[in-house]
Amino acid sequence: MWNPSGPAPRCWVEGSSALKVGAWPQRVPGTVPPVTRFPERLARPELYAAAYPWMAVSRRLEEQLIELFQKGLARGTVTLSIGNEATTVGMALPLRPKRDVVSLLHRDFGAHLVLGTSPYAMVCQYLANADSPTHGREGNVHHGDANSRRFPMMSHLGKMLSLVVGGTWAARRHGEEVFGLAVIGDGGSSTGEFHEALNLAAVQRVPVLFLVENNHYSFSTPTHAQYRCRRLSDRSKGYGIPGRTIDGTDPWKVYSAVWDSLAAMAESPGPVLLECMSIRLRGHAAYDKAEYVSGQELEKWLRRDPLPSTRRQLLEISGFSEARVAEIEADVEEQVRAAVADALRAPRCQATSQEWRVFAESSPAPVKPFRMAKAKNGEAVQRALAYLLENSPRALLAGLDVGRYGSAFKTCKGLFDRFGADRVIDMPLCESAIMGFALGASQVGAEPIIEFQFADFSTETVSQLGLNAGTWYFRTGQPAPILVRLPCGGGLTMGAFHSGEYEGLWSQFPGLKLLYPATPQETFEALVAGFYDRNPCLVFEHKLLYWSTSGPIDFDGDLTAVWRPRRYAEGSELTLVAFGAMVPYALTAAEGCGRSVEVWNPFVLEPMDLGPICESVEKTGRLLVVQECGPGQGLGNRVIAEISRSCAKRLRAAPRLIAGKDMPVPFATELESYFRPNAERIAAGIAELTAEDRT
Ligand SMILES: Cc1ncc(C[n+]2csc(CCOP(=O)(O)OP(=O)(O)O)c2C)c(N)n1
Ligand SMILES: [Mg+2]
Repeated sequence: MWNPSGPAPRCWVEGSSALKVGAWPQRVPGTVPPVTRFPERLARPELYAAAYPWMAVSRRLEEQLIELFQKGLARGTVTLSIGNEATTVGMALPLRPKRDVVSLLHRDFGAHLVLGTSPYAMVCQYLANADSPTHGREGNVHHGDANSRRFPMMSHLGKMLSLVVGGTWAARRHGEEVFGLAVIGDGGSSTGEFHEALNLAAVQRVPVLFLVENNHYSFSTPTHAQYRCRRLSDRSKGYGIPGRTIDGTDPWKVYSAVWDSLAAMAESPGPVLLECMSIRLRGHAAYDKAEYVSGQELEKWLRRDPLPSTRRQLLEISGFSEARVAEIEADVEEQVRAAVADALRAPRCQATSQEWRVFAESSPAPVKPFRMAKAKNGEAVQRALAYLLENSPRALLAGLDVGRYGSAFKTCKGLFDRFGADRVIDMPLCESAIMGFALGASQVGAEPIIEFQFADFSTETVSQLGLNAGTWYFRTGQPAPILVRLPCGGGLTMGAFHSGEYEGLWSQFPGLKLLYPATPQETFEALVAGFYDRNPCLVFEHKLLYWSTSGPIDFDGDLTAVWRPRRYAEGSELTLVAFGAMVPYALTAAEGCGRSVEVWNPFVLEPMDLGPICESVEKTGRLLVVQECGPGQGLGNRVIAEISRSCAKRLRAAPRLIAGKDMPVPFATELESYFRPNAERIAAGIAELTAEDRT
């Protein structure tokens, strides 16, 4: 029990492996009571005593940050939680750091402190110095500790919600009694991902508390321009989950509602939607004077300022004396002063002293070999998936219709019956949230394999996969091992929205690895090596190749040997490089052309290693590249540029690209044939190029 007149215990801050700082516990004993986490419950007097010091530190630190911003020492978007402290501290107090899965927002300063960040680390983050939790790599609010399950936010509002769903789901699947806390604003609640994440959590019965901080504005946009329902918690009905709206300016009300939600979720797993009606006593960020908020409205809000009202409760309900509160405030002042002074003395970031790796290191031990005399590509996919689910208990396969139906192209046939519904998961139709789910799950020990029904639908996840998963390791130092499967390409008369390849698009995002196999052997190897790699790996599976060609699979278990370009035929007059379904056409053309042609598939498109292909061009002096998509969409021109630079002196003719037309893939068979390159066009290219010799 908290005894306001007894000796005050030391501040409770759980250590974090990502943070080397943690100045607070050593520096200031005596003011902050230990935090009692769920399922223990604080009584109201205890709660105010627990909350006030954190709220006061949060407020004072932010006031300092405004000054630092005005002096030009803190840069970027300094968003402030001033007015929101009752919500940030009240919601964080029951949670268990390193156990519950959390994603906080740009107005949750106090929650970061309660869940393990020190004031020193927070100031360093805003000053972007060498001691900042992101080592200066990310802006003010985009920090957290992925290793402790406090996922750093990405800027794109709404996107973090599904990560909490995935992380919580994965921890639960591994037998941990864990909850999620996913925070969003009134503005962020209008995003598609808000709906996707809530729906996904409801369907999968994942105990995530979705907490909406409704502070009446999204930057300058008032809520009447944001939504039409009376309360945002009314939306819970649409998801078949409980929802509630509370006053977010009283930490006791927030704490109690959060605690009750955790208890309800413990009783019956599934999400809860909680709307906290909060206030924003400053502009959107330090640069915003908030002239769009009327004086009357601001006055009304100031009367509800949570800091003075919690102070009053401390005196009236918790029984603290004025002198005791003053003592707390003096300690808070000292903590803040010391944190700012120390942070200002910390060294600046140096580009030369940082490691700039975009990919997490992967040097996997050999795995079980696999052999099969003859398989089609689609079968190779199915066998690789079965192999992974069998050999890695943490592997899960998720996507649309991958369950009993066996996926649209039947590449997942039989896996549901063999491995069960919690490992082969039919997802709702929400590609972006599925990818967020996978990223979150990958942080909590799961090893997700995600199938897009068609590569075309991967464009739904440009932010989630390209920006969030792709930058995850760079930002957090934690690997994000996710295998992504993209059935892609044309030739099946499916039109513009079901025939794209998109390897060019996905190559634009640092941090993603890309593999484009053509044979059953390569398909098996790409999936297995992509899975065991510690980074998000995308495997392009050309649909036309699924059930057309066949060949042996002879995988010796050496994963490191997989990451290299593939050569199919040796030759001395021309090097022919082909991607995906262009490989069989290239081989046909090379065989029948009467020339000595060496045929290659780059296979690893990112990080691309063209060394062996350069050696080939050094020998042949000619380069012809074939890709299915249009000239601007694929990677053929990049291959040509890089090889031209490296082999300029040895080229006997200007390299050429044979590509699809620069247009969306048309539907009708005759039109699609006009669009796609074929063996005849490649043979003509070989003839033209071998006829040239400028040496
Ligand atoms: C998808 C997306 N669009 C735009 C922005 C730019 N932006 C940053 S904060 C913000 C306002 C968000 O309002 P709300 O969700 O109500 O949260 P609040 O800032 O009020 O706490 C906007 C528009 C963003 N971060 N993400
Ligand atoms: Mg808002």
